[in-house]
Amino acid sequence: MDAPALSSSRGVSIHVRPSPPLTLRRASSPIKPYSRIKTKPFSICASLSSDSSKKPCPRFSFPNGLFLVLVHDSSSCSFLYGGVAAAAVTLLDYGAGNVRSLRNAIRCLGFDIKDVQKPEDILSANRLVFPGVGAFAAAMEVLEQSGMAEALSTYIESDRPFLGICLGLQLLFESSEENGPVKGLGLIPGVVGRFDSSNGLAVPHIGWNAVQITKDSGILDDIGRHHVYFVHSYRVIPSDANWDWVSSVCNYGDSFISSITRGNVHAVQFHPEKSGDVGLSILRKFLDPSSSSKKLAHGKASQLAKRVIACLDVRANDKGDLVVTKGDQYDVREHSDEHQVRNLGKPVELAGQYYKDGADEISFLNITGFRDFPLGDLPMLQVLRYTSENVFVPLTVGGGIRDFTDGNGRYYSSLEVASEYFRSGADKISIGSDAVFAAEEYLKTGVKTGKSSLEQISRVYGNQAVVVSIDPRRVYIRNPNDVKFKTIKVSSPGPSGEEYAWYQCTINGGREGRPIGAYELAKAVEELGAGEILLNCIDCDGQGQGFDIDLIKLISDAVTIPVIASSGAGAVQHFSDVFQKTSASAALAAGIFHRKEVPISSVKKHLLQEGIEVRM
Ligand code: 1PR
Repeated sequence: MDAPALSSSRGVSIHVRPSPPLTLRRASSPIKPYSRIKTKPFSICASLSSDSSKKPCPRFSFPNGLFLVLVHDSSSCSFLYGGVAAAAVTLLDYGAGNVRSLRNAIRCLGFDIKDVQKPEDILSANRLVFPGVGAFAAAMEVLEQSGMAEALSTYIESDRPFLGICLGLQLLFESSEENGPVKGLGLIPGVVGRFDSSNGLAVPHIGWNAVQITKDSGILDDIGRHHVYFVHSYRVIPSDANWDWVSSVCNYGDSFISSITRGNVHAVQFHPEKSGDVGLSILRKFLDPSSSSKKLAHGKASQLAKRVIACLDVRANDKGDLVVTKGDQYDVREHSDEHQVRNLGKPVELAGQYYKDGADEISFLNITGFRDFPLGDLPMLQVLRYTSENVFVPLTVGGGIRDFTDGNGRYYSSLEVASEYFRSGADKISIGSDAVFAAEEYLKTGVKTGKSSLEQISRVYGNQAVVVSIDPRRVYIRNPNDVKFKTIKVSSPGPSGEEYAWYQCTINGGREGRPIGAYELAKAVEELGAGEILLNCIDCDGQGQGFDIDLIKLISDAVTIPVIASSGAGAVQHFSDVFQKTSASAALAAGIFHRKEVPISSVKKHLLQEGIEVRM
C-alpha cells in the first residue's frame, strides 16, 4: 500500500510506505534524494504515524529550509522523511471580504498560512501578507481597535518582509478621501483619492492594466510588459514626497501608484492572486526571494485591456446534477421529446479549462436562483470553493441574491447570501431580479433607502464587488413617443418595419417583463451603488449573430461604470465589432466557448490584430 504522500506544489511527490517498514533510505545516505529535489519545495500533506518501537528524532534543519527527520532505535537510525520546509506565511485577514483566493494562491505556491489573531502575531511574523479588503475607514477602525495598527507600523518601520495588497497599500498612506477624510497609518506621504470620472472615465478601474516599473523591487522582476488585475475606485498619485517609495505606476485617467517598495516592504495596488501566472510569480518572489524567475512569454501590455469573459450558466438538470447549460433566448431545454436541460459540462472543470485558455474572468450564473434558495444550494458554493483553488482570475457569481425566508421561518438577508458567496471564493456578486425591484422603487420615490440588496452589499463590500445583470428584451415601436422609456432608432428595422425600439427589463430569467427600460435601470443602479453592468439581451442570447450593438452603445454611453457586453457572440469579428462600436469594457460569451466553436485564444489573437489591447 502506497501512502501517505508528501506532495509538492510543483508536481514532485514522494510516497512513503507506512510502517513497517518506515525506512526509505539508510541514514548513511540521506542527502542523496534531497540533492535532487532541493530546488523544488514540497509540503508535507499527511502526518506519518511512526512505528512505536522506533522513536522519531527531532528534525534536523538546514539553512536553506531543507530538513530531515530520522527515526532511531538502539541499533539503527533510518531516514523517515524530509524535504524543504513549507514556511508559514502570516496573513492579516480581518474578515471583510474574499481572501480565499489569496489563501489558495499562497498554498498553491507551497506555503502554509498562519493567521494573525493578536498584535503580537504581527510582530513575530517572518513574512506578513496584508490583503486589505472592504472600505478604508472600516479597515482602519478594526486595525486601531484591535491594536494591530500599532503593531503593523512597528513591523513595517523595522523593515520586516511585508506585502500589502490593494487596500493593504492604501492604508500605508497618510489619509483617504473614501468616506473621509480618514487617517491611515501615515507611513508614506500621500492622500488616497478617488479616480475622477467627470470626463467619462469608467470608475471603478476594473480590469487588466499595464504598469511601468520605476525602480527595482525584486518582486516585480517577472512582470515585464504583462497585464495585472486591478479593481478599485481610489488611488494615490505619485509626488516628490513619496517618489522614493514608488516602484511602479499605472495609467488610468492619470498616473497613479501601482506598487511601492522600500527594503523588505512591498505593497501593490493590483491583485497578484487574481493576475494569473504573472501574479503567482509576483507572490512567489515575495514569499521566496531566492526563487528563480519564471519564464513568461514576452508581454506587450501598454494600457487597460478589453476583457474576454467566459460565462457558465449553471443549474441542476432533471437528475439533480449541477451542470453548465446554455439557452437559446433563455430556453435551456433541448428541442427533443425528452425536453431535457442541455448539459454542456461540469462547472469546475469548464472554469478550469477557460482559465487555462486565457479567460480574463469567469462568471457563474445560478440561473434558477430566482426560485431556489442559494444557501440551500450547497453544490453552487462548492463549485466556487473548488474553482477558486486553481483559477487565479476574478470569479463572479450571480443568481438568487435577495432577502429570503426559508421553510422554517428563518430570515436570511441578501447580505448574508452574498457574504457566503464571497467566503466561498467569489470576487464579485451579480444581482438580477432584485436590482430591478430596487431601481423601480428608487425611480418611484427618488429616495435611496439603503435597504436594497444592491445598496447593502456595495456599502459593505464596495461597489466594485457588485455587478448588476440586466436581462432586457427588445420591444419595437413605430413612434419614439409611444412609451415613456428611453428609445433608440434601431439599425435594422423591426418585423413590421418599426424604426424604433426600447429595451424592456425582465426578471426571473426573462419570464416576467417589468415596467422599466434597460437605460433607466442602468442609470438607477449606478446611483444605487452598482460597480459594473452585465448587459445581456434575450433576443440575441444563443443566436451567434453578434452582440446587440444598439443596446450596448445606449447603455455604455449612459453610465460611467464599466459595461460587460453579453449575448450573441458567434465569431471572433463579433468581439472586435462590439469594442470598436461601443464603449464596452468587456465582452462575455458562453455558447461558442462551450461548444468549442471558437477558442478564447482565437478571440484574443483577432482582437490584437484589430489593434484592440487584450491580455495575452
Ligand atoms: O435574477 O438575481 O436570480 O439572477 C439570475 C441570473 O441568471 C441573471 O443574471 C440572469 O441573466 C441569469 N439567467 C436566468 N435565466 C437564464 C436563462 O438562460 N434561462 N441566463 C439566465 C442568462 C445570459 C448570459 C449568457 C449570455 C451569453 N444567461 O449570461 O451567458 O447571453 O450567451 P451566448 O454567448 O451563448 O449568446 P437573479
